[in-house]
Amino acid sequence: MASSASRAALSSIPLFHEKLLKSNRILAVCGAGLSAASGLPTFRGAGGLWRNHNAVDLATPEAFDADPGLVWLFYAYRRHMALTAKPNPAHYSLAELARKRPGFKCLSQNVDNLHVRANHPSDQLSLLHGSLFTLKCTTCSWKDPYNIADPLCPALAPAAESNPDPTKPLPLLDPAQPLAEIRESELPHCPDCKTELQRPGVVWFGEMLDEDMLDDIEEWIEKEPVDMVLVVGTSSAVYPAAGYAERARTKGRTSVVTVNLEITEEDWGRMRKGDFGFEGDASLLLPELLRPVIGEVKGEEEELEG
Ligand code: BV8
Ligand code: ZN
Repeated sequence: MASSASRAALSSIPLFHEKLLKSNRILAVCGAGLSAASGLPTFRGAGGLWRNHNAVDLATPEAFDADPGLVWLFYAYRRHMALTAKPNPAHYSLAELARKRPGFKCLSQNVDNLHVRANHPSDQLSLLHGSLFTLKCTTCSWKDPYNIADPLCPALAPAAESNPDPTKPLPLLDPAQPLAEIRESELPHCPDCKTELQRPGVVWFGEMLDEDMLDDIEEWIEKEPVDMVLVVGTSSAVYPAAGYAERARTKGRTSVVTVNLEITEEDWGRMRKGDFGFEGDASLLLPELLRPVIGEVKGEEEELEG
């Protein structure tokens, strides 16, 4: 669909700014690429493998049932990484866009809590897949909405260790290094029903997303035509998240804007007239793309504690 001429139009920042300044209803769909500049691995990149385990395979109820110790180490490690990471200018840019555009809504697949720490207004943020820092019971309704204990318990201490020798992989990540066996009794249990294990408050594959949140998003999309959808740092491979960009498109009205380190020929080919594609690091591109509305975004803004 996109000839070279239109390719120029598809990646024209002045044309994009023109559309942005006319856009009040804006939706963003974000993925792991948004947090890459904060030092957090993506799923598809090198980070896709954790000790030879495919991250996607560990993010399932089946994996947790089979080996809760291993899955808890995986999540404890990601909690530690996310706690030591900092929001980057892409997170701050989206947070500022939310303050400047009440008609902006950000849907994120990221569970690293960096949007929240970048002061993104909570009523304009939907964390589709939950948070690493929410804990819940595997069985009863007990939930701890925000827990940043690191380590979460002595048995998970290996996940909170800083690397003694940066020239070598962290022992925890080195599949050649056997893991100490973690007995279920050593893992965090539910303070209410006492018997059941706690689990990370994330949505695993095969599990439904929060119904109220899904209804809220549907309602927002239905309310009025959407002017622009920002698809940032995601491979758009996981549903329902991957379906929202086209779901929100109103032909001839909505610009779907892809911001990604890699935009494949296929992606360019799928773009329509009025869409945009910007290839590069989201933490460098978003401040520039959104500048006409958000002004200068410094980076290390005052970070929200907790
Ligand atoms: C559900 C939380 C009801 C846990 C995650 C329809 C069709 C086919 C399949 C399905 C379907 N509907 C449902 C399914 C099944 C499944 C699914 O989608 N499977 C896929 C694999 C085909 N969906 C579900 O199970 C969902 N539940 O639908 O329930 C149901 C159930 C069964 C059947 C029917 C209905 C639940 C899905 C949620 C799973 N939980 N996370 C955890 O994190 O551990 S998903 C997890 O993986 C992330 O949250 C994210 O969603 C996904 C990873 O994708 P990305 O974030 O995009 O990351 P990725 O690494 O892939 O890509 C990074 C991108 O960034 C790349 O493009 C790269 O180029 C770019 N990039 C890199 N660096 C930068 C950059 N861009 C800019 N700047 C940079 N610096
Ligand atoms: Zn319980």
